Parts: sequence; structure tokens; C-alpha cells
Amino acid sequence: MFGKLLIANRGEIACRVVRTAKALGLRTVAVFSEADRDALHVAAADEAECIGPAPAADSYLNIDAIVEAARRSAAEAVHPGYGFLAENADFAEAVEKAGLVFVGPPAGAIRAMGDKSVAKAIMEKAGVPVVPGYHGAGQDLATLGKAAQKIGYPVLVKACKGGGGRGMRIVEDPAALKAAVAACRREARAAFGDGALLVEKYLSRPRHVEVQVFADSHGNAVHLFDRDCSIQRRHQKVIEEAPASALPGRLRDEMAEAALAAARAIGYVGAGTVEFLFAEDGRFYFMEMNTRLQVEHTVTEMLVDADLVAWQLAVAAGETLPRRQGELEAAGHAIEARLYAEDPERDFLPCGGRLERFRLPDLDGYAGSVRIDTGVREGDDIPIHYDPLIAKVIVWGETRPRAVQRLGRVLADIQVAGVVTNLDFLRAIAAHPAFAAGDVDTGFIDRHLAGLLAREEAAPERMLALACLEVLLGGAAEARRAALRSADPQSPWHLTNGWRLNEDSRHVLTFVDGAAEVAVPVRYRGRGFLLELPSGPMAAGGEIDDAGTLIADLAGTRIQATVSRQGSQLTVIAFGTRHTLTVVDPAALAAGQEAPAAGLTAPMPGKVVQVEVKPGARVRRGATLVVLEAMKMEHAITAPADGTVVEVHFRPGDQVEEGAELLSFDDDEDSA
Ligand code: MV4
Repeated sequence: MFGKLLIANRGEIACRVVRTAKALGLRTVAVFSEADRDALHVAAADEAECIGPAPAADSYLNIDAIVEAARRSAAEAVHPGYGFLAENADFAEAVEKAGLVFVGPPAGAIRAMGDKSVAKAIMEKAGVPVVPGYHGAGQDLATLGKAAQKIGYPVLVKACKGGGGRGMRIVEDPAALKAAVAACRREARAAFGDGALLVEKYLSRPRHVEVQVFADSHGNAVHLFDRDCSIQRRHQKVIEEAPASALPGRLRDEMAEAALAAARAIGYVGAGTVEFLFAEDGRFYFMEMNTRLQVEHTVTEMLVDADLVAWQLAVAAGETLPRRQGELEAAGHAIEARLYAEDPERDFLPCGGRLERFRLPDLDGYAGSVRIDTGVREGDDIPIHYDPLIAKVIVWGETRPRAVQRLGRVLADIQVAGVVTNLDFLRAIAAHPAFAAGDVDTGFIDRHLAGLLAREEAAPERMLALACLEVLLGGAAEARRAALRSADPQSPWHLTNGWRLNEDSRHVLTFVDGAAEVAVPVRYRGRGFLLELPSGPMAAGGEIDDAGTLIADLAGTRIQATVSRQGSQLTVIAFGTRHTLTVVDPAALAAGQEAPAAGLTAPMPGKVVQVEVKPGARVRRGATLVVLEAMKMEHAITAPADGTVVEVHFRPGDQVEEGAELLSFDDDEDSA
């Protein structure tokens, strides 16, 4: 085994690799961008090297900078994690060329699997079932059209170098083929520098089932059973589980055998995943092979009780696989839920910001059946430059229902505030009857979206009372500091006069709760208050302790709550739930709020990747004007109404701040 390992990644995977490497007795070197100087993975490693500015292209994707960091720190091996350079054959080669060990497969395997056409041809030859389709060299429209006809519509046109759903179009009939091919080719050229396409039969509502494989450099290969990763949105996985639920046993075995055949066909070494589409016709088809460890490897670790990073390091050091096929057993059921900094209410828009509060449940009582992997801690900023993953919650159960129940319980005990997350969305999935029934396929989120987004109801009276107490008990000193920091003149914390109430004075606290406004008249009563809540009066009192916990007395019941503030927003965490209210400054209320600009501003900081219109362009409502990229996702800024583009303020490649006006726009209504 080598003595020193550089981890060419960040976030939870970098922390996770450091943990295993240290446990094995290796020294660890982290790398970091200028945005990550204070990140957890840097603190976790023995040493750390700065590899460049915040944008990933200048740091975590900079091959030369990373190889140089490895040289400088005298690391002997490099673990790529996942994402970034993990499946970049040039990186694997550069590492090897520098005389270091690349903890991953041979560059040739990465390269072959990076091209869907090449991969399909290899798998077909190895007897692995592939989706019926055309993956030949001929790329003219006539050839693709003939192929589509033969396959039968609907077909899917995919970029050979594609990934993450980019450069992919469903084509329902021959008339739509030409435009779809042109669009795919354009996207593929722009995103992957290669316009080659393939055509496949389009399978509706398939399940995404994948098999974990592992091979060593001595010709041994094993599979570590399957996972279902069907619950995705925008091609980002949200929930993964192992084993896949409700697969006929024979089919499961066939899939595992096919995955092993795939690994052997390319002389695979290391951790790999063979992805299949499990179609409604009850058959499975090879989709692609991922030549890396995956985010969801954790559920397999729980299932077979193994440390797959330790396996990777052993294989990279030339050792044989730690276990043979017969020594691997799948026990129980494991589920992973990914906590993202994103807003499900706004089409899962990634959100940066500061994690004002981030508390995880004490896992000691779970006796190893719950694991939470994270790369951040309370108080950290979530940079907008990278993937918005905050944490992975992984649970194990003797049976799937037990795992589902445990997942619900653990999610209920997580506290996050300061950053918008999908936590409530995950809770809703964990509580969903269709999920409990194992009825999952790639259409799950779309099909159940309305129910999963079920808006928070009006704050329960007791939550409202806690919000009032937070305001009344001053939270004073700290709140005023927060207001000064936020420099928000509208912040109610600027209201210092008359804030302490006289016994006989009546003060009204006003909150915005969702779309509604709620006013709570307050009177002093002895050492506490009398709150006139919508349902009636409630005696309330309490104190805020040194740790910032609100210890409340609500009508005689003692309750511990956490209330975190950002500007005028209060997030109350209590009773296993969370509710956000906005405190309204009466003065600001009287002045009236201005309507926000009509969607032509950047909804988050990011990079302009496409400008679809020129000044003077006439556009219809809904037309894409500008495409922004942030945290690995693209967001179209669309026309709010029919109108004319007056001026475009940015060009592709420009970085924009949140709220920046992207273009000026004349709306037909206004000018009429
Ligand atoms: C498909 C498909 C249906 N039929 N191929 C999505 C991303 C890329 N890895 C391949 N994907 C798909 N390929 C055929 N022939 C449906 C998808 C697909 C999908 C696959 C797995 C998980 C989620 C998905 C969501 C939408 C579409």
C-alpha cells in the first residue's frame, strides 16, 4: 500500500475518502479552490494544497494544477472521488505519467465507456442486452431516419458523448426527427465537443437499476448486487436503494451476470457500475457503464458490510479483491436520501447561502444502521460554484419497510436553516405510500410532484407563538447585530424604540406566513406575555439560553425550540417540524412593497452560458432568452410576456450576481 494519498475532490466524498485512508494508516492530502479554504475536507486531511480560483474549471478540473499539487506534497496515489475528473481518461493518464497511482480503472476503459456508441458495440459483442437501436458511424439524417423507422417510434436521440440528460431528445414521429437531430447535434457539439449521435427505442417509465462491480488487476471480478436509482429529477438522483425492490430473482441474477460480462469485456479494474434500464416489458437493457465509485456506493456498503473506498485502495495497490463472490452476501435493505441546497418549489433551483443551522441527530442509538455523510458544518457557506449536495442520509433495515421507517425518523430529526433545501421534499417521499410500496420508476417524482410539494400549511398556533417569543425575548442583542450585518433598513430588528412593552401598551407583531398575513397583538403579563393568537389568547414566556435555544413556556407546556434568523425571516424548528415566517416591520408595511422585477434578473449567482436573443428581437411569452448555469444545472430565463428585447447586458461566459438584471425588456402590455 502507498503511504500518501491525494484526494482530487471536495465535499462529502473528499471527507469520506480521507476517513477511510486515515483508518488504513495513510497520510492524506486535500486539494481546495479559493472558495474552499475553510471547507471541512481541508480541515479533515493531514495536508492541503490550493489548486486555483473558485470556478471548477480553474481548480477541481485543472489537471495540471492537481498533478502539480500531488508532486509538491509527495503523494503517491490520487483518488478522484466522483464528478470533476473522475471519468476523465486524460486525467488518469496524466496521473500515471507523473509516476503516481490513479485510484480508478485504466484510462482505456474510461475512454471506451465515455462513448455510448463504443460502449454499446462492446456490450453487444459480449452478449449483454442493449437497448435496440442504431449506434453506427453513419451520421447523416437519411441514415438516422432509416434506423429510427426500423427501430419504431418513439425513439430517443442521444449524444454519444452525452451525460446527465444533455443532448437527448424524445422523437415521437418521423416529422419531428430532423429538428431533434439538429438540436441534439448542436447541444452535443457545444457541451462535449463531439456531435455524434445514436438512436434508440424510447422506453417509457423505465426503472434505473444498476449493478456494482469490482475487479482487481489479477483477473478477479465480483458484483456487489444491485441498486435502484429511479427516483431522480433533472437527471440528478435523489433516493437510491439496495437491493432494487421487487425484482424477480432470476432477472436479478441475469443482470449481475451481464454486469460481470461487461466488466470482463473491457478488462476492467477497480470500482465500476453497470447501469441498466429495466423496462415495462420486464426486460433489462444496458444503458451505460460508470467507471468510478458512485455517490450511492454507500447503500451497497450497508448492504454487504464493506468499505468500498478501502477496496479501491487495495486494488490500486495491486492487492487482490478483499472478498470472493461466495463471500459476499446481501443482507437487509439500505436507502440513501440526498439532501440538496435547492428549492423544490422553484423547479429544484440550487441555492447557495450560509448554513445558519445544521444539526444532525445523534446516531449512537442507531447502532450502525444510520450513517450521514457530509462535507459541511454549521456556519459554512454553500458555494454556488459546485454541486449543491449538503449531505447523504443512509439507513439500513432488516427489511425495506423498516429502512423506510428509519429514514423518515432520521429526516425528521435533521435541522437545517439558512439555506433552502429539499429536506421537506425528502420527508414527503419517505412518507409517500407509493414509495413505501416500492412502486418506483423514473417517472416517480413527476407523477407525485403535487403531493410531494404539498405546501406548508399555515403555521400551527404554537409555532407562531414561538416566533412571537423569539421576537419579544429580544433575541435582542444578537438580532440587532444581525440586522446591522444584514444592513437591511427594513429589518424589524431596527425597531428599537418601544420594543420593550409596557404593561398597558399593546403591541402588534405582524408576520407573513406563506401568502397570508397574520397579526398577533401582545400584552405584558407579569414576567411573560399574553399573545392574542388567531384561535384565542395564549399565555407565553421563557428565555433564550446561551446556546441560542429558546426555552419556551406555552400555556404551561415547556418546549425547546430553535429559531434562526436571516434578515426579517424567522425559521422556527420545534415539534419535529420547521416553519419559516417573515416578520413585518409596520413602517415598511405602510410604505407598501414594490413588485419584484418580472423574472429578467438572475435568480441566483451563476454563469451565462447562452444568450438566445439579440436587442430588438420580438419574442413570445415563455421564449428562452438567456440560459444560466449554476451548481451544475442550467436554468432558462424566459420571457414573462410577449414583447421586445431592448438590451442584453451579458455575454456567454460572464459571471452574474444574484439579482443582476440580465436584459431589459419591453412587454407589449406595458407599451400598449
Ligand atoms: C433512456 C430512457 C428511455 N429509453 N433511454 C436519462 C439519462 C441518460 N443516462 C439516459 N436516460 C434515459 N435513457 C431509452 N432508450 C430514459 C432515460 C431517462 C432516465 C433514465 C434513468 C433515470 C432517470 C431517467 C429520467 C428520464 C429519462
